[in-house]
Amino acid sequence: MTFISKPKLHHPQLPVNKLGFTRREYEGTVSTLCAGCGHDSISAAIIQACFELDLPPHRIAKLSGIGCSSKTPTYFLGNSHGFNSVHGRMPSVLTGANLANRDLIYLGVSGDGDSASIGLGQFAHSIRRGVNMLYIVENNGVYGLTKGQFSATSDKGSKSKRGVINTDAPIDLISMALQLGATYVARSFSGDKAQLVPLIKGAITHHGAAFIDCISPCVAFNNHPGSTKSFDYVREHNEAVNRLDVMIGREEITADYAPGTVEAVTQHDGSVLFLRKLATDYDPSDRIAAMTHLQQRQAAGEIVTGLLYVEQESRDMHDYLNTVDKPLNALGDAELCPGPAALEKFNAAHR
Ligand SMILES: Cc1ncc(C[n+]2csc(CCOP(=O)(O)OP(=O)(O)O)c2C)c(N)n1
Ligand code: SF4
Ligand SMILES: [Mg+2]
Repeated sequence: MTFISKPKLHHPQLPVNKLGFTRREYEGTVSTLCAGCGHDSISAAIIQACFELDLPPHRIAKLSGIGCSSKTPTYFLGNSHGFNSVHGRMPSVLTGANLANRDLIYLGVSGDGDSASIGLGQFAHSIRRGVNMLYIVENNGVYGLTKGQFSATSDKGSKSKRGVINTDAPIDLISMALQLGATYVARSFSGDKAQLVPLIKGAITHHGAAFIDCISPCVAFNNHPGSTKSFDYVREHNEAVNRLDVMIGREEITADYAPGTVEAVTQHDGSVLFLRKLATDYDPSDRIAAMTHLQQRQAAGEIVTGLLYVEQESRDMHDYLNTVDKPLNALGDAELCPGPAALEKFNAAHR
C-alpha cells in the first residue's frame, strides 16, 4: 500500500475559515513516516498556515524532490496541485511551472540531502532568480530515506547513530540563501509550531524567493546525544531573534503593539509582518548584518531562529524578465498569433 486515505467524516463544529473550509480540507493522506518524525510537524504547520490564510487549495502547487521530506506533500493539501520530481530537481520544475502559470502559489518542499547535495546548484539558481515561492528545507542533517548517512548540513564533529564522527564542514543553506539574494529568509524548528506557522504565512504572502530552513529531527537516525539536529540539542541551543505575527492585507489591523519592541513590515500584497523583537539590536532589513550575526552566533554554538531577513520592496523573476501578466494557458489566439504586421515590426527591431 503506498498511501492510506483519511476518513472523510469530521466533527460538525470544526472551525471554518472565510472560504467555509475546515482544516480537514487542507489535509492529505495519513502519513507513513516514522512516529515522531519532525517532518510530520512541518506538514501540520503548512496545513494550519494555509487554513488561516483562507487559501483556495486549487490555487496552490506543491512540488518536491526525493526523500522522506519530499514524500510529505502527500500528507497535506490533498486538494492542491502536486508534483513529486526527481532527487534534487524540484527547483527547476518549480521554476518552469511558475514561468508558465504565475497565478498559482508555489510551495517547494525539500530535504537537506535533496537541496544541499545533489540539488545544490538547482537550489542556488532558483533563489538567485527570485522565483516567487516558499522553498522549505526540512533539515535533519541526514539522508533519512536511505537510512541515516551524514548529509552536507551535518555539523563538523557531530556523531552518527553508530558513533562515526563527521569530519566535513557543513553547508549552511541560510547563509547561502542570504548571499544569493533571497528576499525572505527564516530559520525555524519543527518542534516550535508557534514560531513556524506565522513564518510560513509570511513566506507565502511574500512576493519573491522566500526560504525557510526548518530543523526537523529524524527520530530514526539522528536524535541521539552527539547529534546537533536532535530535539534536545535544538531546544537547548535555539536563540530566536524575533517572533512574527502576520496580518493579511484584507483584514483591518487592530492589534495593539507597543512601540520600540515591534517592527512592522508591509509586504507587496498589503499584508503586514509584525516582528516582536527578542534580540533588540537585530535588524532583519540588513542583509550583511544578518549574515554576520548568523556566523557569530553559529561560532558560539547557537542555532539562530526567527525571521532573519526580509526585503520590503521585493521583486520576483517575472518582474525581472518583464513577462506577460497572464498565465500562458490563459492567452487567447489573438495574443499568441498577433498577425503579420506585429511580426514585421518585431523583425525590424532586430535588423
Ligand atoms: C539520482 C538519485 N540519487 C540518489 C538517490 C537515493 N536517495 C533517495 S533519498 C536520498 C537522500 C534524502 O535525504 P534528504 O533530502 O535529506 O531527505 P530526508 O529523507 O532526510 O528527509 C538519496 C540519496 C535517488 N533517489 N536518486
Ligand atoms: S527515517 Fe527519519 S526522516 Fe525518515 S520518516 Fe523516519 S524519522 Fe522521519
Ligand atoms: Mg535529510
